[in-house]
Amino acid sequence: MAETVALSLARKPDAEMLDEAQRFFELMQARRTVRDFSSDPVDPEIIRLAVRAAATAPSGANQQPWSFVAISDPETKRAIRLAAEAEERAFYDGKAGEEWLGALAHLGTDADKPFLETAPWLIVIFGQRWGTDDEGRKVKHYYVPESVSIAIGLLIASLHSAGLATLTHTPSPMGFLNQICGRPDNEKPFVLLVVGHPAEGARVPAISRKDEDEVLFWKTAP
Ligand code: IYR
Repeated sequence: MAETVALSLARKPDAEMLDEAQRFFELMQARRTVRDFSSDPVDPEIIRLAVRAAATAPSGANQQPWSFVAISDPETKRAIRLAAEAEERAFYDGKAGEEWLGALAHLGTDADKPFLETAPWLIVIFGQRWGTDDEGRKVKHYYVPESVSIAIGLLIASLHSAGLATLTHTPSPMGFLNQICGRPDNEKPFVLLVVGHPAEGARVPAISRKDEDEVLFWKTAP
């Protein structure tokens, strides 16, 4: 039998639950992906707490198959920018293909990624494709993309709730991040999260979210 401990989760009155759900929805509804960052510094303690929140995510077999690299060093940010822009230039110059570029057109993105240097923090989230046991033997990891993606969601929610802007940036391929971040080969970069305050007067694309009835389907008793 698995060893257990008592669950600590206080039951809330129904009205309070509804209130909390409403408040959280409104908080998340206000989140926007930002591409225009201020260089104003952000307290590393906020980054630390957000990563700790992310690392509470549920994971396959509780293997917690993630590593987070938090970068504020200007030289490292510059190296990441140069490598990312090289990939992005190849992407926008043809690798992406017309269909993909067409799908992106309304976002107004291009190969220039100044925010990789301007923003005070970059957080690279790595997923560990496998682990190692005490004897150095390979340990299979389960549901790595699912687990890491949930952790990234929590990370973004935490940073947003602290009042910061984020951008999920995924230059492709991202292998250069292992070398720059000094992470081993069993780790795969999932997302390069850009974090900071938005630039003064920052603007975002005029896009909207799908309506509730396009994303939520009920199956309740008649
Ligand atoms: N990685 C490129 C292209 C890009 C792709 C998707 I899918 C996006 O939602 C946004 C951008 C870039 O960052 O410009």
